[in-house]
Amino acid sequence: MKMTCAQIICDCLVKEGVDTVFGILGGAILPLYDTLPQFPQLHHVLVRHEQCAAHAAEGYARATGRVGVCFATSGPGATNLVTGIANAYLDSSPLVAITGQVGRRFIGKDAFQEVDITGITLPITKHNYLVRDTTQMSRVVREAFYIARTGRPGPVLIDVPKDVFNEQVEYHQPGKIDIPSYKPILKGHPAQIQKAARLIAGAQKPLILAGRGVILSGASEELKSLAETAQIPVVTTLLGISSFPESHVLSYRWIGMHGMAYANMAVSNCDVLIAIGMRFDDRATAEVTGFAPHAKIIHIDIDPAEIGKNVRVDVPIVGDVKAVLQPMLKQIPQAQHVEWLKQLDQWRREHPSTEIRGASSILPQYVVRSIYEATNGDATIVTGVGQNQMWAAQHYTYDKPNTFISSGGLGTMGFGLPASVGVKMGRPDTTVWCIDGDGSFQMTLHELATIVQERLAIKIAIMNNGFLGMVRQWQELFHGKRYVATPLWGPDFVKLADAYGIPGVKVRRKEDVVPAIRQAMAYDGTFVVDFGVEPEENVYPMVPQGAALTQMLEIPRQEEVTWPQRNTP
Ligand SMILES: Cc1ncc(C[n+]2csc(CCOP(=O)(O)OP(=O)(O)O)c2C)c(N)n1
Repeated sequence: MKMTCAQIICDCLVKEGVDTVFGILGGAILPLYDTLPQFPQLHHVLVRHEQCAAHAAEGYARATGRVGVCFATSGPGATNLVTGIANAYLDSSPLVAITGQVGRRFIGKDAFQEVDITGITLPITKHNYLVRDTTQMSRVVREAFYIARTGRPGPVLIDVPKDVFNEQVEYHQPGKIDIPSYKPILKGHPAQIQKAARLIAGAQKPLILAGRGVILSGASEELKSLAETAQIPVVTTLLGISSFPESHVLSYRWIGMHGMAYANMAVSNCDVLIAIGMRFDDRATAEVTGFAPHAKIIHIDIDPAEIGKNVRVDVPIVGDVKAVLQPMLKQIPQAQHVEWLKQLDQWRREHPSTEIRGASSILPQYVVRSIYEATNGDATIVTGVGQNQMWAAQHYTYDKPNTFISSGGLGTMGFGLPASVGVKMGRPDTTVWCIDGDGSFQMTLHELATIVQERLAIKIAIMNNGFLGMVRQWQELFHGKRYVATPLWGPDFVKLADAYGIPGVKVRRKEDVVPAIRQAMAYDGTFVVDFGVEPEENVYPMVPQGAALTQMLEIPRQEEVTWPQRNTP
């Protein structure tokens, strides 16, 4: 059957199970949009900036476990996608971005709105295509989805010249995808699994360090079995939050620059570290030469490029987390580590890390805790970047898998609101709270319009400290308190929301925090709460850059802060 390439793309999307796409149109991609009404299964969400199309598609992907899809036109539409694609790349989120390109005969002529988007996105995509041969259209779309979701997930971009969309071509359903140069390894090597099991069985002070790979693999149950069978305590990375229930007796929450002091101490003192679906990011490891100095390290990861990249490992296992843990569990004997767990409990008592100091003003930590209590821990939390992100990670307790959605690798301010759009569309029956900073919110607040147009119900908490807070914290601690370019004016967020037809409330007294959260929850729709929080509150614990995990600043009173010495191995 003959179809235009635009029709072929839409049909392929439907066959891939896509129901929602995020984007903005323009001249080069117009033929694709013109075809959309023929495919009512595809709901198009018109965002207000293409960066947000990618973030929303990523939010959708992270909430549903499916591939997120975004569209943009050529030139500025495509370049606007770049930050969102990079975000998905660093956080291993499956995404297919389809961009319009100038017509084939204009390519390379600096035509109107021409950019080499495949060149630009080469280092931030798993793969990308410029489709010149119309007979390849269906195979390319099929392959793109296959590459995006298999192995270590990531973004794939398909650039389609305008005349290609319009060209009619015989439509063949592509057969089974077979890419000789791309064969993700799913099953772990049995000998390596056996070695790991033996190491775990002989450990006195084992520790599991779980990353986002556990969530991506859907392996939370296997992780729990491993921890419970051998009584191994579990810590996570920032993006591993919610891979293991934080209320579980074996949970010691998360590690890293702003992780729990006792979790960092656990890593620094364990004798076997079982790192699962994580990549030893520098914000997690701190100074790498001081990382887990006494441990033999088992590293399970689907991406062979991650093995030995940042940290020397003793037993690497390349494979999908679930496919590795299942056979490994059969070889793990029951065990007790009473003394080790007692030690961790003692560190937790001595370094509680998430205690909230008494204050009459509104502390952001108190706001997050109150949201936790009001939602019974049942919401999906999406964050901005900065202090708000760290407080959201520290003071909400995540017990359900995949309920913390945040920009980890790229640390993209402005991620929160558009990602919430995708998360809410992917999980319409879940309460979604976007916990944002006043700076992050101002980067993408135009998505309030998308939210209204789509009639979404998102609860938005703005931690309004009048600063680019996290950078201010660094200036305070490491740059002699010289607040260059961090004081931040913002509009009246409640009036702003009102202009979009969204109700909201400004909270300036501590006693109004809980009623405002309740009001937001009771409202059947999107609601903005502008919390005027303590302006110079800092995030603790903090491992300064260059220090090892144990060299934390834990003191909530700034005048007592002393700099740790750089750790030498
Ligand atoms: C797009 C982008 N630009 C700059 C930064 C650097 N940066 C990291 S945190 C931060 C401040 C964030 O301020 P805000 O959103 O108000 O959150 P707060 O830290 O005050 O909670 C900045 C500027 C970034 N992460 N992303």
